[in-house]
Amino acid sequence: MTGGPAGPDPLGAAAAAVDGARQVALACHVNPDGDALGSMLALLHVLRAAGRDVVASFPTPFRVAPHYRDLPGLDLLVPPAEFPTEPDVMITFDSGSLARLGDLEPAAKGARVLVVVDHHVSNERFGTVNLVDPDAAASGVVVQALVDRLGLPLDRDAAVCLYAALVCDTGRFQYSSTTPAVFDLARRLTEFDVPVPELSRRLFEEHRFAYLQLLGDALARAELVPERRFVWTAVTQDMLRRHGVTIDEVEGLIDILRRAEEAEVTCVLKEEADGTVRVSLRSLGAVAVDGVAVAHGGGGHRFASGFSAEGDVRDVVARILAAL
Ligand SMILES: [Mn+2]
Repeated sequence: MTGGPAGPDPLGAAAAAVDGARQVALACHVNPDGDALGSMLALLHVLRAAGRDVVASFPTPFRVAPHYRDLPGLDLLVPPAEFPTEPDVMITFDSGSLARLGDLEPAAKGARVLVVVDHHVSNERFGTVNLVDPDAAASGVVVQALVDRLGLPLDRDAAVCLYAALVCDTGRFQYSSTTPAVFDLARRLTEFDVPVPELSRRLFEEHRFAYLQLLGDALARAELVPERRFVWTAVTQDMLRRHGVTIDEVEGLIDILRRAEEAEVTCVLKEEADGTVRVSLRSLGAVAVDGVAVAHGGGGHRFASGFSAEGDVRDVVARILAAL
């Protein structure tokens, strides 16, 4: 872990901040993924069980993608409008920058103590205490370390949430982030009656039929640039309307497209309702894709990153190819 201004022991500093807090306010990044939600909810469960005053939220549009709807504790979250404006101690999860906190950014700036829990190498270390471990497979791994330092027990709900964080960010124990420590944590979590098959199906496999048809459409339109070992497709508002699918449901499309044997880098562009293009990039490992994301105001990891852009999807693809 790397220390912020708080000193050489950020884990100890974070635990001390939580121990001394009147109220702890938890927030993860906008359009949260399984790690963001899972790591935040896990700490929510642990602190509630310890009788602590704790509140949790994530930014507008305050909507959870369908495959996360079984995560225990979503009903405990408050809308961003009800989040404290000047939290005593605030903890952010999986958020590489203040901007990723959307309309909760002012709360982070107004917090007396801000603890940043993350594993993105691009993390801007915007906290009073920065618990940032780029070697951690998931933010959930960092949360586990914090819970251990707090001396608080996990319960079943917290274990389910941490397990979701772990499987989402390791691609079900397939990505290069899958270390022995990951399996150690998974073993520990599955002692708590984690419903592994149901969770796996809900997180990774189950989709509405309408999504499968949109997927067929998106795959049919995909383009391969063989000389660049690059494959991409776009999901437009028109496609979403035609199939009756929401943009949140399309998150896993890139994991299908990246199966193309000819491609090193995979790119999915999603057109938002306001015309902004949300870009996701994945690399098999030979090409770093975080640079192009950071250059466009986004972030991520060397082999998985994303950003938002303006303009026509073909222009955005051309810019990416020029930058890679
Ligand atoms: Mn993560």
